[in-house]
Amino acid sequence: MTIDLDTLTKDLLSGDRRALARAISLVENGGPQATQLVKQLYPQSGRAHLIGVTGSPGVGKSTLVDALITQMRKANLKVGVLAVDPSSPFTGGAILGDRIRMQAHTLDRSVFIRSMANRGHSGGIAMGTYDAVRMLEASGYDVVIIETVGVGQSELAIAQAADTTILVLMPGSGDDVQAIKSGIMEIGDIFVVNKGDLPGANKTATDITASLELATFSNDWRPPVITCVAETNEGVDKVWEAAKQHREFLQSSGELKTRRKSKVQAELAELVAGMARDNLKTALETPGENQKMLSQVVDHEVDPHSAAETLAKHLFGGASKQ
Ligand SMILES: Nc1nc2c(ncn2[C@@H]2O[C@H](COP(=O)(O)OP(=O)(O)OP(=O)(O)O)[C@@H](O)[C@H]2O)c(=O)[nH]1
Ligand SMILES: [Mg+2]
Repeated sequence: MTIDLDTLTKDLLSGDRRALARAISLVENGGPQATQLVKQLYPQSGRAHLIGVTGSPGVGKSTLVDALITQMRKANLKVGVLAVDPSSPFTGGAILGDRIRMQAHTLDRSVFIRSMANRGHSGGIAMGTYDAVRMLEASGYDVVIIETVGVGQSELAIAQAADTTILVLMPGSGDDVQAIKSGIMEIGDIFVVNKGDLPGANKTATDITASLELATFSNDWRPPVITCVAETNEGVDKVWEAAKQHREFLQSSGELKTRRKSKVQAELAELVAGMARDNLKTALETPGENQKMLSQVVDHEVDPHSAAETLAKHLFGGASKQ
């Protein structure tokens, strides 16, 4: 199905929610039209505060996001939420799973919540997520929250995508110990001990604070440790305050540019690798020199390193298809 991209662009820029939903679906699925749309809207993107919210299953990420939205709405900000489910091979689309507890804001026209499937990329954040963020930005959203379940690499991926990463923990889960051991402490710009109403919250907060005191940091930001009860909103204002302060720090220290630069670098690496994979597949499936070389490697007449060097020259020598 071809889409009228000019109309879609115009509607999206005017803040039309249906256009936004369509645009996100388009970029989530990828393809030439998606690429074209991103090209057209890229100049209008890049303005939002991107907040990543990560943590183990069930720590209360979605409840916290819901409570944060309330704070942001008080400041009259337009809020977009992308809930990335690293385990789901299905696209969320309009169907919001029951993991997403943000019903309070479904009628608010300045809040846009969307679940995204992870299309098999390691790290729990689909490449489409980057483009979905851009669609939200072009549509006038001031804050974009990306929620993802922390499973191994996904904390790192969310930290890569976001300006501010909020790591959510809860008392009594052993999460704190796990976090300290696995080195994901480094990715948190703000530590939230949620479920402050449960026993052990103070100890969890103290343990995290103690281990942060031992940590070394690459810049002057010292991650705060905030205890809250997302379910009752208690302390959530402090989380939002910290997020704003972090954003100010990023801007005044020049760190925002640095972070975005490494993000672009990672994205470009991923995009170029994707093109290379596609081109390589075509090259090896087309009868000719390359196929002959493939057979030579199989027959041990040519080694794979030399073959790869030759192929790389072929693939990158000419202009790319895309
Ligand atoms: N006691 C208590 N329970 C909470 C609090 N915040 C959330 N919960 C409960 O914790 C459970 C999980 O909350 P979610 O917000 O769905 O957690 P999540 O981290 O988004 O979960 P996944 O997306 O499935 O990883 C729910 O039953 C919430 O009601 C809190 O501050 N205190
Ligand atoms: Mg959730």
